[in-house]
Amino acid sequence: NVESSIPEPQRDAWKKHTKKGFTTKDEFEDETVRHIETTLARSLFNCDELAAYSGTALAFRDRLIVEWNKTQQRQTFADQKRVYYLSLEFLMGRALDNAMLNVGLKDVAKDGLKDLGFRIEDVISQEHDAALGNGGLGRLAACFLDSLATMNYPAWGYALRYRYGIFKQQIIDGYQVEIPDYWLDFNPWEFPRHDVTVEIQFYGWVRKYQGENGKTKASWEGGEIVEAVAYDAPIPGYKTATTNNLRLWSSKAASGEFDFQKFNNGEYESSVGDQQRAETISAVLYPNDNLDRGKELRLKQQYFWCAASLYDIVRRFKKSEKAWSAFPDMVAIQLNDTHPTLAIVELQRILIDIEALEWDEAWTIVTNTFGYTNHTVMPEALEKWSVPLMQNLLPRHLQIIYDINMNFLQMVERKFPKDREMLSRVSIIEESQPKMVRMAYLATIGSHKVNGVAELHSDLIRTTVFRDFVSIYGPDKFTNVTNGITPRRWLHQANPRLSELIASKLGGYEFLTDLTLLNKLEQFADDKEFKKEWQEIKYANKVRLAQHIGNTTGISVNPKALFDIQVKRIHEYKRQQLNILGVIHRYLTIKAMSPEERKKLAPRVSIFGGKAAPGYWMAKTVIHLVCSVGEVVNHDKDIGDLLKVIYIEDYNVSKAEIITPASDISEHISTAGTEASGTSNMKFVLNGGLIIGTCDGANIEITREIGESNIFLFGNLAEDVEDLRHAHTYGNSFTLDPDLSRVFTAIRSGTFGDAARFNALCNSIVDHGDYYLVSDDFSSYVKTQELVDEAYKDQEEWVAKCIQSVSRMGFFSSDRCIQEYADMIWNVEPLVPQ
Ligand code: T68
Repeated sequence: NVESSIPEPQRDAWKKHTKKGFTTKDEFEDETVRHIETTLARSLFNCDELAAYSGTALAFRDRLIVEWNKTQQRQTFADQKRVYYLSLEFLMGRALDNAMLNVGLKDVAKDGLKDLGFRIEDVISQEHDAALGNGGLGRLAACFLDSLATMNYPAWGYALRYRYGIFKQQIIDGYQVEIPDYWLDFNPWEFPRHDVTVEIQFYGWVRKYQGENGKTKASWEGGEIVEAVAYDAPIPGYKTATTNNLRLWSSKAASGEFDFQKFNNGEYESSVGDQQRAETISAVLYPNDNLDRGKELRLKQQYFWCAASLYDIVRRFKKSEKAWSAFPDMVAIQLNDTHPTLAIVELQRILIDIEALEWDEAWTIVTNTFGYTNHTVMPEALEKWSVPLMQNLLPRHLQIIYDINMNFLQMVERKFPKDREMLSRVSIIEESQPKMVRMAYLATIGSHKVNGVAELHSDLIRTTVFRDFVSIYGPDKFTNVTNGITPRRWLHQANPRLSELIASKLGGYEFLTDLTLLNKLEQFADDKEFKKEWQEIKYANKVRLAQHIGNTTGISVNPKALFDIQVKRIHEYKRQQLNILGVIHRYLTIKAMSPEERKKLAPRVSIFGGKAAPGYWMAKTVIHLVCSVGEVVNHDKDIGDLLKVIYIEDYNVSKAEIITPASDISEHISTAGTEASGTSNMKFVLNGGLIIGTCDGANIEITREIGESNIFLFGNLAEDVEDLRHAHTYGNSFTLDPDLSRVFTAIRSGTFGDAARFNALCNSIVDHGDYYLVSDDFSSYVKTQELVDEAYKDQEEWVAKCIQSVSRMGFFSSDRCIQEYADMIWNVEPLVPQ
């Protein structure tokens, strides 16, 4: 018994003073004012919205912390398996609104803030997004934390505490400009744990020596040490006391004699320099999504984070005093892509070099501990590290990788004798100049399960990147877990009125924790009154977005127009270029129409948003083309409301919360076979918008769930992509679709400003092989957009489609997803608070 270890009088004194946290409006105001006056040293007379936010956040934080402490105690004493989710990115967005809703006290806070003279929306919008991620991969990790806590799984996230998150995007004269995102000025949600530190080694050499019983042992020595300091953030579950932990590591120079010596020797400046060099490790998030650039600092980040996290996990396990063989019964580690693959090597190193286990015993523990999630098949995104780089930075790890590889290749040789081709294909080491470590292979070999993130994607990895591994290990090692999203943030928080309307029909909010209950909505798809309310909510959401657009761009858009939205990272494979070329086609078509014909058109607002990686020129050109088209179209008096083209600056999680509920149609139009899953497709449908998309990623499963008549699919299939690419490169006759040709002519004649700026973009499609098959899908895209126009005119039918779609979206909750991971991969049980 935990309690009996503390003498009763102390226990009583302690309990008497333990705060439970506020529950009433009065208590909330009490706590908030106390924080504003004493923690922040402000007063009634100088409390602005930011101070009101800070006070409110601190009041809620206190509440979370009480539960968070109890959760950690409960999990420790329950002595059961925990999940550790290793992700270099967690795109959390804002925390306050989420915390209020999860503890069920948003209304209390709303009334309390009103008493104090504030509107809750204004207070909530003061918060700086926690933007420690690029896009889908980082946001998926954030949704998973929400589901893990809500479903009471004992789980921790581990990541880096970047000083700068993803850059802020400004659009200046139609070009993207990047501004550093310094987000830590005031962050009430994190707790520095100056007592939780780990020393992380880099560089140095390996010393071999004779261990007991004459075996050769290895020890990693020398080099330099950097210190990892833990910062913790509470992750509250929805309507449960479970409050899990996200631990972020920050780097600093190792404290201790070394620094002091330098200082005493008068080397003050160089000791400050050491400090700064150490701090750069966790200084910035790399802003590339789906691209591997192989920079040394990135490898340092990866090892720093893996080593600190594993030290922490192992330390926690050792407290249990269990045998090492029990490690996989207590610990499940999930690798979010290959970024944390060094954790596999690090655990093997700890077990053999430090804990003195035999190789095989250690390796069994390692492989039973790890699971690996793949998020891409695109070759430019598959991580590889140069052997010389790794040799220098992590000499012992490289040796272990070679040993892992040797054992693996010997096993392959036994299974497929004399198949040399196979050996070189599957080797972790690519025999290139320089040699490269293939991280996806290492992750696969070191894990007991590998999963893709949507059915098509999981099929593709089984038949392409991991084809040989399927024949080596058998098919069971490779599985699918289709992505999901948390309905708490992406329905209840982002679209409170729709959530409320649904609850009114379903008799409560249970659907937020069991999304399949939405199917009870289907019976209302023909209910006149219900449909009217549904439409009113959509309209109000569009008005809100129109206001945001007006305030930020100065362009006024008609909320009655069809809102057509594509917001996501800018990438050629996601094909924003197809969208904007389609918009130009629409513009040219309208220009050529008679007034009578124009009257029949449904007005449209084409909305784009998303960041381009700073070094990705083609993506930046796409942004520039969208802005340039907008500049012409939006000021063309002849066009008026019929077409508007908008670029929303700095797309991020909090903007997504405004944009997603306001869409009529959203675009998920990647070249078939390139988008592993996509998750915004799910968010848009869940918010009562329809989608236009290709047969790619989770679009396919969305279609299966909601029905073919509720989605606008177009374009070539994944199975045809290879042949089409071949035809582009080697075919002799190639005629461009006349509509597309007219679009290029307009661009090249300077209709949208200096044509030279768009040369590379046009050429990539017309002359350079059209790798993303824009020309192949263009006419089918345009035709399908015409079907969208037609369908939108019949609003009764349109709304019925939306309602029916929402009612069938239950499958795409991240709760379902976590359940699948828990059952198929982690083998963990929830721990429900009493
Ligand atoms: C995305 N990947 C997939 N990567 O593109 C998307 N990459 O289809 C999928 O839905 C999502 O993952 C969740 O599974 C990414 O977002 C990155 O952001 C990234 C970051 C660094 C390096 C490589």
